This record gives sequence, C-alpha cells and structure tokens, in this order.
Amino acid sequence: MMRKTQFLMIAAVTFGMTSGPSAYADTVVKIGHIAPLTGNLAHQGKDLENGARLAVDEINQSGLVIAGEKITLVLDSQDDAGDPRQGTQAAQRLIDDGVVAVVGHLNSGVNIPASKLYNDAGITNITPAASNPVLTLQGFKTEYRLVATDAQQGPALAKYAEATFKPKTAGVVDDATAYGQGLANEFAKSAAAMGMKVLPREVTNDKAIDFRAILTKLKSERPDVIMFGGMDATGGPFAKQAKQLAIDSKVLLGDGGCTANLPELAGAAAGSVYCSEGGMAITKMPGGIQFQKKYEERFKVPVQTYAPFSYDAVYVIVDAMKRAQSVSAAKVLAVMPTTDYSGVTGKIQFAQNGDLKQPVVSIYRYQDGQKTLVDVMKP
Ligand code: ABU
Repeated sequence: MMRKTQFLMIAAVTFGMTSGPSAYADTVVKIGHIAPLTGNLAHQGKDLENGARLAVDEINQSGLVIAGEKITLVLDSQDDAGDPRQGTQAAQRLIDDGVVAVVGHLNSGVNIPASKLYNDAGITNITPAASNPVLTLQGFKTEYRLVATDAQQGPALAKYAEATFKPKTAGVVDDATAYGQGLANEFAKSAAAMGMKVLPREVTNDKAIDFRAILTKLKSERPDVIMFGGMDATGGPFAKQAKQLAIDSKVLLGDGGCTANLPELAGAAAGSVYCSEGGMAITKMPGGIQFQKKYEERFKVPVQTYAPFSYDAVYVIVDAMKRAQSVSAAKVLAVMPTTDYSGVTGKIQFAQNGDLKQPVVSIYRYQDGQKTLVDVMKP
C-alpha cells in the first residue's frame, strides 16, 4: 500500500500529476473505489466515483504529510458492474492492489458478499450508498456506512405517504435484489402498522423494462400509492408505464430511484414520484452548495445522489490516516470507530456496528423536472 518511487517524473506521468505539491510527493497510497461503472446504473456509479475523485485530487493539491512523509493519493477505481459475482472479483482486485481502504459499493446486493472479503483482509470499507441493514449487522469490524439504512428509509416513506396522501391501499413491488426487496419489506411493514391495506407483493427484476403485466394487475385494486423497491433504471420506466396505463397512484421510490436522472427515465410521470434519500439534502448540507458547484464545474453533469458521501468517505479515510499517523490498512481500521469528522454531508460519527450515529432521511418530489426537497425526518 506504500511505495517509494525512485523517479518522481515517472510517478508524475503515471498518476497524471503535472503541477502542485503532489507532483513531488514520493509515497503513493491507493484508496479503493468500487461501484458500477458499466450497465444501467453506470450514471450512479460514476457519481460516486466523481465524488471520491474530487476529494483525492483536492487532498493531493493541498498536500498530505503522514508521519513526516509526503503522500500522493491515487484513486484505484474498479467496476463492480452492479453484479455480485463481478463485484467480489473487483473487490479482490482492490485487496490485491494493496489499497488502504475502500469507498463503495452502490448496491447492497454486491456490497454484502464483498464485505466478507474486506473483513478477511482487514480493510476498512465505507459505503456512501448501500443501505440494506444486513451489511453492518454481520459483526464485521471493517464495515462503515454514511447513509441511513432501509430500515430507516422504508418507515420514513410510509410515514410521509400516510401524512400527505392518507392512503387506504398501497401496492408494493420489488426488484428481487437485497436492496429492493429489503426496502419494500420495511415499507410494507410500516404501512400495514399504520392501517394501510397492503396488496400482495409483486416482484420484477433489476433488468426489467416492461412492467405492464404487474401494473395492470395493480390497477384493478386502485392503490392510492405504489411503492417500488428498485433503482432509477427500473423505477423511472415503472412510473412512466403506470402513467401510460392511466394509473394515478403516487409512486414511491427509495434512494436508488431518487436521482437527478429520474425525470429523464420517467418522463412526465416524474410528477407523481416521491422518493427518499438516506441523508441531508445537498442544499441543507453544511458544505453542500459549495460541493455541488465544484462538482458541476468539473464534471459538467449534475450530482445524482450520493457523490457528496463518497467525497466525505475519502476524507474520513484520510482523517483516520492523520489520526493514526500511518497509511497501514490495519492502523487506519483501528482508529475508524473513533471517527468524529465534520464533512460536507454533516457530522460523521459511527455507532458500534459502523452505521451513522445520527442518520437523516430526506423526502423529495420532482417539480418541473427538478428534485425538490419536501420533508426531512430524523429516524
Ligand atoms: N441505497 C441505494 C443504493 C441501492 C442499494 O443499497 O443497493
């Protein structure tokens, strides 16, 4: 994980450093990043990668010294393709590359199997997005998460729907992934406890493009709300096809569907979508507006969802390196539980299992194609 370079110019060329103090650093430390960079969730994976890259470049620009040595960070970014098998192979590549810690994954269904590898290797893994509670309930000392879990988002969505739409009947659909199914279960449990009639579960998959059979079945029950447990790549077309079938139910999505891209995927149906995010809205984060400006200036695309969290994840790792005065993965891991970092997303302190001590859930709707904050809940 720590490598002396004999020829600084070679390092400069290899790592694309052309100016600033980092061009003369002589110790290279790799920070792993892993998310889907191909496939139907590539825009969300790229969002996370961009956030992490922004942090790495900023830290290199301002200069990092650990235990008297000048450090150059390198982002070792791997594509997990949103797939458990490819995800574990990519996770193993990061471990073999000697990364000090890993930022990622996007998908809970990929992060959960990969977490065993990080645990076995003793490498810190901070997810800026994966929200299935199981991830941090496995007893692994290596797992950390910067967003609220589905056990917090599901009830928040039900509570918001109950207060806003007074629904009598709720349809629930999931995409058969760890995320979609888990979030739908949490929503259904809360909705039933609030007195809603929850219709029998409908199940699709995370690559589906045609939801008309499910929607036609749901239409006959006239649900006031339909909760779809899945990502934007399926949630957007689901909402669009619901509108095409003249279903006027509100469509509820979790954070996987709550992206800047949703209006493009749902078309005019975005107007009937309400969604949750497992953190503070970017406009309400302590450093959110400034982050958004830097991000959009550099990458020329909007923040999808969780880029500020992957940015903070890199800073949390570097904060641990500073506190440990070491770039050893084991020493970084040892100080992770005592993290007390004020990032762009807010205060970051971890509970014993690696989840945030003070999670927040934000609820949005889409107005004129813009993701608009409508409520903030503290679970
Ligand atoms: N929480 C949004 C990303 C999806 C997942 O957790 O699998």
